Amino acid sequence: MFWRGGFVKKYVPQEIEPKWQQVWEENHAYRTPEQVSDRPKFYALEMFPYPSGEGLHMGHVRNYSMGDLVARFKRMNGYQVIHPMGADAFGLPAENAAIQRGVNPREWTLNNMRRIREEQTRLGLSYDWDRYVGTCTPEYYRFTQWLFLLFHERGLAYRKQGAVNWCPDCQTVLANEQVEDGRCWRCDSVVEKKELEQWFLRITDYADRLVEDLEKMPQWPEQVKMMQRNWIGRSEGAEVTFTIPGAAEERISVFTTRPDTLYGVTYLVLAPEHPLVEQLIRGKEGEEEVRAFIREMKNQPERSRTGSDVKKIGYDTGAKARHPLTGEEVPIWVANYVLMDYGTGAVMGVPAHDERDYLFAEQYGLPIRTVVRPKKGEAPEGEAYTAEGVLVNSGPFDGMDNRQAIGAIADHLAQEGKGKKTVSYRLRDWLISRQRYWGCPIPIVYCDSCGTVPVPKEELPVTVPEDVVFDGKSNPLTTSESFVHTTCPACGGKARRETDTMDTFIDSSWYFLRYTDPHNTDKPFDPERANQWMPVDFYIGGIEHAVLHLLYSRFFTKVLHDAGMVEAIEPFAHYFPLGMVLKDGAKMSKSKGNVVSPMEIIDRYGADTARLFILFAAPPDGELDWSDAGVEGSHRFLNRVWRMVQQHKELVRSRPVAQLEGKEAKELHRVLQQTIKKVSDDVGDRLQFNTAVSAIMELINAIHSYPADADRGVLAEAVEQAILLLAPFVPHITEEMWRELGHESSVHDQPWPSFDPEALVLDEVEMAVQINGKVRHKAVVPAGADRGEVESRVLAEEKVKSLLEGKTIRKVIVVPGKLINIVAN
Ligand code: ANZ
Ligand code: ZN
Repeated sequence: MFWRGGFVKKYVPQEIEPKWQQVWEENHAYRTPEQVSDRPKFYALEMFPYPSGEGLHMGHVRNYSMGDLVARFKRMNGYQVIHPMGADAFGLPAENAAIQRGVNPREWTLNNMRRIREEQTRLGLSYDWDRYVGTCTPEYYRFTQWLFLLFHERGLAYRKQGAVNWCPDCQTVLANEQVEDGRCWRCDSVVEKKELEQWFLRITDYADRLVEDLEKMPQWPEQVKMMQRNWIGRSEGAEVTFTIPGAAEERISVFTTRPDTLYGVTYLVLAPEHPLVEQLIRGKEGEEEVRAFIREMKNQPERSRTGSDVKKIGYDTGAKARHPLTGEEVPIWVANYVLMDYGTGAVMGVPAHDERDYLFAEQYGLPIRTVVRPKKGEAPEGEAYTAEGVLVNSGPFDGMDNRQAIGAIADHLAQEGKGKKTVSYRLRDWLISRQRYWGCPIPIVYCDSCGTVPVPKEELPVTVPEDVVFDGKSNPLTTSESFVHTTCPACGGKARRETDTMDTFIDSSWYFLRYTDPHNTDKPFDPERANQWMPVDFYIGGIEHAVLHLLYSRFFTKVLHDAGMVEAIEPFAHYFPLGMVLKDGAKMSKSKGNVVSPMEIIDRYGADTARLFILFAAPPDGELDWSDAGVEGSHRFLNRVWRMVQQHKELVRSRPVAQLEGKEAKELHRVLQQTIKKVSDDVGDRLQFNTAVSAIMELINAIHSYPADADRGVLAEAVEQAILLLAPFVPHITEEMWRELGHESSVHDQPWPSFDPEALVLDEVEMAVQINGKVRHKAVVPAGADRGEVESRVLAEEKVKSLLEGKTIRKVIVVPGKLINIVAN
């Protein structure tokens, strides 16, 4: 192509992208600044990837493109930015590759990490690669073990025997958070119950703070906060103590959220695992049948005991309990729907006012006694009455509002020493033992004379051994002689190592802290460094981690705060869940065969096109439907910008001064100011990256249609600033064009353009105001006003108000710059 007789350089992303990537790398262009000045800090973070054998998928590309846009935008806006990347590199797939293909899990993982990093580099992401962290490296997991020991010292890591979730396919136990609807989060197998002795972290100690502090995070989506609240499941209620007549010492404590219904208790129910059950049934008729039932229940996952579709099964133990206030005797049952690990493992049956109890009582012919009545009318027949009302059949509490009675009865019980107010949580302690090889070994040794001994911090890391057998049957670590047999750090005698490794969610619960001080060889990180950067200011990643990773990281941060290691009490000030990437309406996934390969798109169009398409095609939290035509369109747009620069570069290099004379010059200047404002707001505040791109596109259109005889200075200004506005979206092409415009330093080191607010309001336009299609008035509004602003300004005018008097506005249609039509009657 020729322009004014000269040969015009073509846009070849395959050449300029690797070129600039290399320059950035050599210059450590995105190295985190040493914080010296008083400029504000900004911690931009994208969830780090698991280094799978497949490389990056479009979901990753979308996540990183957005995180990178924000990081680059903040840098240009004067923030000192930390923008690190790493790999969440322990995990089952490496081990499965070893079992299936005989490869070494470590090499397999390190190869994948290299590949992912290369692909990330090809996307032009502005990471500080000097801070790269891989959780499977001894330099990192040494401190994961250090932190485990810290938890252990603080009484927050303990070993306990109990029925745990077991995935038969993954051949390992799982935390409650990793069981979704009764299935394994990773492989979808139905989870079983198994009796094992395992390591736990005491996350329940933090349940209250994990709920309360959600209030301090206005920048978290309400939906995610709700999911965490529900998962933690805080319930306020009371513990009520029943005695067993004859057995003076024996008491049964129940947890109830409805102490107001105490007079309606007609039976008690114990969980099958309740420690009193065996004693109550011993020597009774049918005791063997009850024992068989208890054994069966112990192996059943929670869902198949409490699901609303599950039939309730119970047995009468034949024993009785005495009601704490009436002294009446009520039968004690055992039933599937009461769980041992919630509340006290025992409930008071109030069939008149609890749906589950109602079904149970109906089924077994137990009495139903009403103690709460609606204030007006009658309660419906044939079901539990669960709404509010007044107390009846409740002795001295008769006539009291039931909500008031909740506190009154609990207080009364407390005075009599028969109960107390308490809080129960759904949240269970975090089971962290995994019977797997490719994970962080738990730094514990078992010695016959000293018992459970933590490995001293100076001896860390306990390294993952290589002399293991992968037979797919047992934990490979148990086959390593060199690993299992060791000496006791306390007495020097023979000892055995713990062979369980830690849940990989532990690795990712503190990586954002390690980034702040990644080369520290003494401790996980220096508190001073962590405090410079924490909390993360913008965290972007998939919503599938709303409960898992985000909850665990919050827990870790609070523990480390308590240990004096970090001032922040929350790790992520702002969490942003990005939308999914779809193809033809379905989630892009290998199993559906609708995957578009990011690297193929880069080969063909370049990373800038891929990034621009992704940022432009949908709001960041919405679903993005992949479209080949859309990619083509983004590519054409970049070509257009490229040609614009080729066409005007000589002009820009001559640095003409803008005169702002003439209508066209004023108009282009105004469009430019308006675009700067819009892109700044959309990226910096509203996180509406797609509308920011369309604003820039409009600016480029305005430049294209700018007359050849209008002021050159304004044109040069618009071309140059358009490149700055585009820089955080499409970093390579803008870097190349910026140099073409005669600049020596990187476009990414330039300050973000500022706009002139006066230029925005100076120009006004006249708009026709129609009411029901007829022009009734002319209103003058700022030329830059958007639809909402036009509407509110016009509706506020006295003339319009009087025209609309007595009418209701049904609809308002705004055609910017031209007219506004108000439909009213
Ligand atoms: C008597 C009662 C009367 C109850 C009534 C409810 C309504 P949330 O809100 O989820 O905390 N419960 C207590 N421990 C249980 C366990 N281990 N397994 C199964 N159910 C248990 O639920 C608390 C209520 O669930 C408690 O209040 C108890 O039933 C039951 F009109 O006590 B309620
Ligand atoms: Zn599994």
